[in-house]
Amino acid sequence: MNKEIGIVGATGLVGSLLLDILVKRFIKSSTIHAFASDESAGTELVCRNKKFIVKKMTEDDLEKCHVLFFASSEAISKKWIPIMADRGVLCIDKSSAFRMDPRVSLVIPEIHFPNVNDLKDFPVISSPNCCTIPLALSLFPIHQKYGIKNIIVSTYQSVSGAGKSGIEALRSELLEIDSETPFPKKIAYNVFPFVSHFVEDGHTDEEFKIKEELKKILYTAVPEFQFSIDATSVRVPTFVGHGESVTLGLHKPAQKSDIVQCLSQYEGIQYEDFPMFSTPLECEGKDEVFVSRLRPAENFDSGYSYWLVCDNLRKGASLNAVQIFLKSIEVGFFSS
Ligand code: 2RA
Repeated sequence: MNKEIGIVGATGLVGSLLLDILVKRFIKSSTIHAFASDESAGTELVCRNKKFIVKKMTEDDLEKCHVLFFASSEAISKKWIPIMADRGVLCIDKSSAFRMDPRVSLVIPEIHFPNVNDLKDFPVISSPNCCTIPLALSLFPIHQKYGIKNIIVSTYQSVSGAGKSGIEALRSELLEIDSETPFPKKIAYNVFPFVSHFVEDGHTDEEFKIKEELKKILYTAVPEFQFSIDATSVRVPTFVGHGESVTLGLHKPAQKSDIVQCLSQYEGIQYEDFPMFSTPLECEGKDEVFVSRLRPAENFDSGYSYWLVCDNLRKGASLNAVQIFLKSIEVGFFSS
């Protein structure tokens, strides 16, 4: 398979990690192009001893690619994806621009992948939010077997979720250096009871994304079970790795050993039995979703609680996008 692969937003946190994963996996068989804003054009990126000169986004250059990874803003995705999809380029979008669009599948490849024919008219696949991916992956094997009825989730989101400026702000505050910050208050030694911005009735758009995206993913994969979900997103002063505290109730009763079996046998999940547990620091650079502290919960019928952590830049973003590409090759997207 010799492919022209483009990364839009190659200079960002997710874009650089995408470049690293793609170079490691595809450099011998494909050509990789790095695209970014006009201001970054001409910048040299070095990845695994290979040099990449960042290009401007132009129709001619983008169109030469067989696949484009969008790891930039929602506005960039909204501008370029319809144009490129119309020309038959497979667009894998990390932004939220098309996630709830009924023409677009929201994909975690371990859970569900669209039919190649469904990609013919509009070859766009969205990768979910960085909190939705590990949550959906941990819930899916349980949901498939026992049907989830209710979920309460609270997230503990690292500053890298806000991009390079989030990392810079925390680093500067810890060193007591003045710097720009994307956060409303000091984040070092602190915690905010919300992520992103407020939209409706005291909820944030991050919480809406988690709820709506989770329903789209799990209802597509397992249409027979419906559930309700409440989410609270919290920003914490860790650099990489989002944690989530999850409580769920089930439609069908299950023993703790049944849940352990679901979690420990599912691809992409690393189940950790008591007294083991993982933290954001330990999940950085790893591919799996780490699930631990599984225990019964009183408030729901057949209820359980657990803790999960996942590298938000990796499985929460770049790796999931690369897995979507690998799966599209496997199901024959490029051979038709
Ligand atoms: C954050 N989830 O952590 C967001 C990024 N998409 O800020």
